Amino acid sequence: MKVDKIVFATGNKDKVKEIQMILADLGAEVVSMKEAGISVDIEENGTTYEENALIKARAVAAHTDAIVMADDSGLEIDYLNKEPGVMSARYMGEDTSYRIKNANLMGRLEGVEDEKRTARFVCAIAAVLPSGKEFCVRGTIEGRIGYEEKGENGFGYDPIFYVPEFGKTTAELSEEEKNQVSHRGKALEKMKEILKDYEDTDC
Ligand code: ITT
Repeated sequence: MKVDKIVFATGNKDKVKEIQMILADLGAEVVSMKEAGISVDIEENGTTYEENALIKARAVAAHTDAIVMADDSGLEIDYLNKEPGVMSARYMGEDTSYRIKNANLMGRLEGVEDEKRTARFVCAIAAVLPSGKEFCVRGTIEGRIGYEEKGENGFGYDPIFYVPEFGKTTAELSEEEKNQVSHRGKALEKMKEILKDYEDTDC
């Protein structure tokens, strides 16, 4: 299908920036819900990334005829039983700085050797089409938790997420590099493929 406009159901400006770059080749207008003038309180009470992504996309889709997408993502640290996981944004409180959250997570891994510091970023992207048809896809990137914050790019947990193939954290990658290999980049590429081959109908 030809995609003209996408409203993204997120309040996270860093995500919006990445999403707009990743979707640029669609030639569609990609706006945040705020830019679309939609303000809704969304309770993310799902237990999986997919559930939460669909909750956000459905809530905003109720207010527009455009295609709506949502991103639910997080960091899973194997040694911490996949914490902070779906709670990544809320870990230690939504308003706590990432300097503190990152220091806390590295502290919980003190003395833990390299091989056991495995982690991944996970991203579920949900789409709700004007007909009500829904899709949900997932992308991941594997890495390890570092020993100190490194890099100024990206956001959130990027400065402690070390990607062995690059020998860098995702905060040290350029925007283009991160988008090519990231959980968000991979999930959105899958969604692009799905929409390319799909014809939406109201019937
Ligand atoms: P919305 O729900 O409004 O989209 P949010 O920031 O609350 O915004 P999530 O509930 O999906 O989003 O939480 C995702 C959190 O996971 C995010 O706030 C970061 O802490 C972390 N995260 C996700 N993707 C990341 C990335 O690419 N780099 C660093 N941290 C990331």
